[in-house]
Amino acid sequence: MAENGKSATEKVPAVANPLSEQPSEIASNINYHAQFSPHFSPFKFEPEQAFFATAESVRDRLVKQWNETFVHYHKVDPKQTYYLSMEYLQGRALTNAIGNLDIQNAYAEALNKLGHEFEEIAEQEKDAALGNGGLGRLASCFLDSMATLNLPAWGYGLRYKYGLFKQLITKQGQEEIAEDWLEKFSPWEVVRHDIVFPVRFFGSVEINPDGSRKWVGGEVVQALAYDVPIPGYKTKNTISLRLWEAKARAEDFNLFQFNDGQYESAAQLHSRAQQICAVLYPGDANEDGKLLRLKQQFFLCSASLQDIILRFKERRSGKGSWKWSEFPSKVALQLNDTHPTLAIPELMRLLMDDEGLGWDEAWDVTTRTIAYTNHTVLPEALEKWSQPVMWKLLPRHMEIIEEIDKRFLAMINATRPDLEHKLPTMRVLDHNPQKPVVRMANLCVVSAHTVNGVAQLHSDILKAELFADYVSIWPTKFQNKTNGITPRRWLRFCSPELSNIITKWLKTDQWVTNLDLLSGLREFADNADFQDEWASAKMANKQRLAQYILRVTGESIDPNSLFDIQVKRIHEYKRQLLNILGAIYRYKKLKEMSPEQRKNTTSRTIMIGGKAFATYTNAKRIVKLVNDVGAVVNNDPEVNSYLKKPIVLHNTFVSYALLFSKATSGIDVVFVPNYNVSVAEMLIPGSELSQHISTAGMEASGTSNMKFALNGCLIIGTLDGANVEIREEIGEENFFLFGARADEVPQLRKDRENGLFKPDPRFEEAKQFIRSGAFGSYDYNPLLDSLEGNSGYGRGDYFLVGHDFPDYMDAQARVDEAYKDRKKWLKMSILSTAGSGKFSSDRTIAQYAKEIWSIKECRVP
Ligand code: T68
Repeated sequence: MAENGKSATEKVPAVANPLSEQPSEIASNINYHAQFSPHFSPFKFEPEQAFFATAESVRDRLVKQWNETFVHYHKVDPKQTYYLSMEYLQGRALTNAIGNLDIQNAYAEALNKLGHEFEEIAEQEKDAALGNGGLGRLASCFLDSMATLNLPAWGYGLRYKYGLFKQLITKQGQEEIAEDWLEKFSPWEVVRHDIVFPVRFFGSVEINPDGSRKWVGGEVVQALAYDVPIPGYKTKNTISLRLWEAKARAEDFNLFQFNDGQYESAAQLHSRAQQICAVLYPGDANEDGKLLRLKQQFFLCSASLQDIILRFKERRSGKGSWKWSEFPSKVALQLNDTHPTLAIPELMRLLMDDEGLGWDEAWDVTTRTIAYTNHTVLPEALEKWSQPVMWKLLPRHMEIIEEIDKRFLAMINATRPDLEHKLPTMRVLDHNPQKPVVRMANLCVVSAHTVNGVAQLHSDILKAELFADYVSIWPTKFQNKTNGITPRRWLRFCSPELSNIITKWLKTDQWVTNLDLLSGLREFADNADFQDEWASAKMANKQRLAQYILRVTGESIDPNSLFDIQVKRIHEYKRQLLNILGAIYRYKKLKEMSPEQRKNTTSRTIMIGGKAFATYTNAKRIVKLVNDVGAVVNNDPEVNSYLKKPIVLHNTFVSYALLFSKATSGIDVVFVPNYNVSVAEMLIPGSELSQHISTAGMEASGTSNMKFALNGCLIIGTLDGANVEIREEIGEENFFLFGARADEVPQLRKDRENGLFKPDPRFEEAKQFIRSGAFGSYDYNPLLDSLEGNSGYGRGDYFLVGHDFPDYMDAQARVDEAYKDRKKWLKMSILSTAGSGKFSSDRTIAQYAKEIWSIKECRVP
């Protein structure tokens, strides 16, 4: 009998058909796992144990489909895509897996039989946060779509022990602690003890008698594969995310030294290997940190390529004679930003040094295999690696990169003398004597067969600016692939209420895999019954969100207020500062109003969340400011008069009648701590307005804008990234647009430098309010100073907050007015969802498959 009385042993027999869809048999299987793959003391079946046992029972199903998929691919031998990414933001997997397998109800019933609620069990799961932001989440959405579209594809990444840090909010602002997502274990990964490859670092290059070259010496670590199953939605196809872990070999442990009491040096190689996959983005302020990041990148590339080449050879063997020139017809490699650029020289090295190909043949194979996606035009984010560091860590690769650079130079000199004067910036190697570097983006552009941006505006900017000089050499190399998001996780599973209404009115659930069908909702946008159902689903999501906010911040918020959300990494270009300055101005004006005037305003709850990179001081100041503003605003009875003390009955259940008995008449500002995928799944369905307000031209695409719009949330935003296309799709009358356009930004910056900028009095007033100490004694001057002056480091308002502020406030006033008209607002909300079809990652991936990878569906029968 379980300690808590919850045991299923008496109710259900052990060992049932692991693939049965009968709730009683599922319960029996969960129970089997609780008892026969025990990871905890026996006879406990509390939510945590129930989660692991449930996940393992789901994994049994996945493993079957997974093996079938692998066997099928092996037999058909289609061309496959390999997606190389340093980041994956998978979030939680249980709800997603059960949803994709389409057995939610049976699992909920099974858990009920065992005395548990499905939601509570699902919440036990830790997020797999092996990523930092949009780029990592995009990779995860892509995997979901590749599986759902039955495409033969793999994801490759690293198995970081600690993913992105956990954000704590204290009196000092943000504090980071390591997030041990593997603390207990992950039920979703399967270690493949047979898949191990050596990866070398350092050493030197030897020349063989025949003139060929060989990389020798240095240190060798083992890359061990951990596979995570990625199920498609309502299909058998289940693909793999292969994550590499670094390991030293047993013989690298110096037993002699250990027995001699030299414990640390005995295990030195082991500890060096462990460093490689210890954390995502180790600090790189010093040389050691830089070296470690480079090691991580190479480790991913080398292990993945050895694996891919081995698979290629295995599938060729037994099929008669074959040639290396067939490799690109079987393998497509996509580089997710420049982080895996070393795949280029590594593939060259493996082909030339291990397989004996000549330069021309190896170059032909490599360039026909590799494609590159750019995710940023920010100069500070364009990777440049120090040449001396590269020579030390990867001497053979530097030889190859030098040769690529030399041949590019020769090609330009021979064929494009008109471009010779551009060579200093176009070359792969920058020989600046102070700081010689390898420019990774240039290496990608020179070597890849296709280069793509992630939204139309961004791709246009790449062609017109960053990569403009290359366009005339390779006019067809540059493409656009507007990002997308998976409609499964970002609507179907995170908002079942809204999904059910959509399915009911469209009379089909096919929209889950054919998101364009959402356009069918347009015809109901004015329908009063539909609007009522829509509104009640949104309200249910708002109440769930309010409960969550209370639980994690202790702040009670009013579900009748306008829920206004900005969640993304904290960065000056994303302009959370514009948002909070607007909130401050709103608060100040509310205080100046009479209670009567205040009643006519639209109440708002402004929620801001996101992580600041640990060493990014101004971003951390912004986090602190949002928290300080919240502490003042939320406790000011003048603007915030509802009952502040909720009655918590037990754990999470809150009495709403008491909590919201008085309505707010003003403004609440909440910093949502530790923003991650599962927090997003809570916030987005409950949102009504969301802010995508980057300085135009700086946000490559953005993907949360798509998630919000899909959930019927209106957007206030600039003409930046994918905002441009979202506005086109949902209709400009349903988008609150403001701010300078990307093509105006350079001139505005120049005007500013020339002292031509005249700040709006409202902007001055908001800043002055902070300087007056209204939000405490923390020194905000460095942050505010970045908005002052005409130029200089950290000054001159590079991100044009001051320029866009008045336009932003006017757009916010239009939001307030629109919200007062319930029918109008609901119509806009419905039209946002109806116009979101384009932003399915299924559409994006289908385009990559056709226009870059040339791969086709390979459905498991
Ligand atoms: C994001 N990039 C873009 N980069 O900012 C965003 N960079 O506009 C876009 O929607 C998204 O990519 C998907 O395309 C990132 O998230 C990084 O996280 C990053 C990390 C390390 C170095 C450079």
